[in-house]
Amino acid sequence: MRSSTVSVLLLLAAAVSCSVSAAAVEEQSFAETYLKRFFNLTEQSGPSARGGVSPMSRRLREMQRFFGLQVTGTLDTDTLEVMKKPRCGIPDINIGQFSTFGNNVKWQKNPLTYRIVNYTPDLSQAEVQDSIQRALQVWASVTPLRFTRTNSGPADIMVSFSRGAHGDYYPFDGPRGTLAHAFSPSPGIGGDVHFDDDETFTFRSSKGYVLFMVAAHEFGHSLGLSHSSDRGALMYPLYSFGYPDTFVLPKDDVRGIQSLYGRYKTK
Ligand SMILES: [Ca+2]
Ligand SMILES: [Zn+2]
Ligand SMILES: [Zn+2]
Repeated sequence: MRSSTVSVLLLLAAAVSCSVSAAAVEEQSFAETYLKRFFNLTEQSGPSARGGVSPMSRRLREMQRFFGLQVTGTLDTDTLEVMKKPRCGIPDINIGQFSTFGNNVKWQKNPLTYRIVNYTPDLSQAEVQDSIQRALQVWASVTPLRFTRTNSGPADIMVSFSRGAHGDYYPFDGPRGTLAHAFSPSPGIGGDVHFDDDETFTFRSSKGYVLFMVAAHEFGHSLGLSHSSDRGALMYPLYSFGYPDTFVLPKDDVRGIQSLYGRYKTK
């Protein structure tokens, strides 16, 4: 009798320690997926052949540096917390202030056309149009760039809402995680913005993601900006709340976009 109680307890203990390590394995693989997607982790995880730092740990350090975390090279709580925040789907390449996809990756034409291909059920169509128009205006207000809306045929910037796999190589991931992504200037898919319609978008409330804020960030990519590690910048990769009617483009982003297109000129 006594010995059977002991073995039950031992079994329980084994089950508990097993589930703890299962969670750790899950976190490890979540982190690996994150680093592959956003920090160009291509090599397999695990210790490297020639000893020293594993590829995973090297990318972790890069990620920690980008987000201003303590650079430990290990998957600590602070790092996991940042990885779980809702964000843009474009990788974080450069560490520093604003950065671009390259001086020549920009539009050589002006005005640019845009088209709202479909709508999210979360907002009225008028609110979607307003959010998109204001988000483009953020960039137009500090550069010579102008945007014209079209309702049919191809446009330079095609805006659409979709879920899961949607015809490019970057399937969406359901609620949270990636909110949207965009393509840098080029013909065809270049400039286009896709929103993950598994998210709840909103016009100006804190319940859901403000469509204007997500769109303004994505249009930065459409125009040639990549991510900034400046926490206050619009081009910082994590979502932050803002009102469509009072938003002011931060200095880092102004410098970024003007490095490509110059300043707004009054005639
Ligand atoms: Ca998502
Ligand atoms: Zn982004
Ligand atoms: Zn897409």
